[in-house]
Amino acid sequence: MALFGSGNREFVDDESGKIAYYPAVFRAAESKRLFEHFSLNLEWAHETMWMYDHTVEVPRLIARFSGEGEMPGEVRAVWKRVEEFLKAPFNSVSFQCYRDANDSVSWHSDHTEDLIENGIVAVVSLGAVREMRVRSKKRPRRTFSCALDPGSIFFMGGRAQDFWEHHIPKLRDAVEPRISIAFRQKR
Ligand SMILES: O=C(O)CCC(=O)C(=O)O
Repeated sequence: MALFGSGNREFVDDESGKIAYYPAVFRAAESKRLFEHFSLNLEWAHETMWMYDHTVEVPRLIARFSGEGEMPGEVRAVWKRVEEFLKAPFNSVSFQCYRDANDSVSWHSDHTEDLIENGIVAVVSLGAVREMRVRSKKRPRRTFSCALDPGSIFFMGGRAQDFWEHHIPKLRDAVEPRISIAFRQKR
């Protein structure tokens, strides 16, 4: 991948996978327009998950598409840009909306059984800046964090999901909404 512009960061590039950050893949005005468009036009849904012995509401909104037929042109356009930038094909997309400082996603790795071998997960950020924390599964833990600017791509590839977990924490101070768009190479 020929991906070296200013501000690109490679956090991991070894047998435990590749984790990298590419800012300004989408220009500021374009990111703003896409954020506004997706905020208003996607069908945002609450999801629940089973936790210990009861269901809880997932603290963020999700929008998914089951088939390419129903996918708006803006989604296809972003998809194409991400594929061109990373020189990699994707076959799945999901949208997440972090409405405020109380929305978050807890420590997890993507299910490798859902991804192709060494499958890439690429996350486009729009709207407010939120922090992505990453830690190794193996102890002593290696940790790092990355501020996800609007228009950026956070890249996880190789065996990253086997060796690393990621997390968007809740914040103490108020923050504007953020939308993330996760592209995956699924089986
Ligand atoms: O919203 C993000 O930046 C991360 C999304 C994520 O980790 C997930 O949906 O599994």
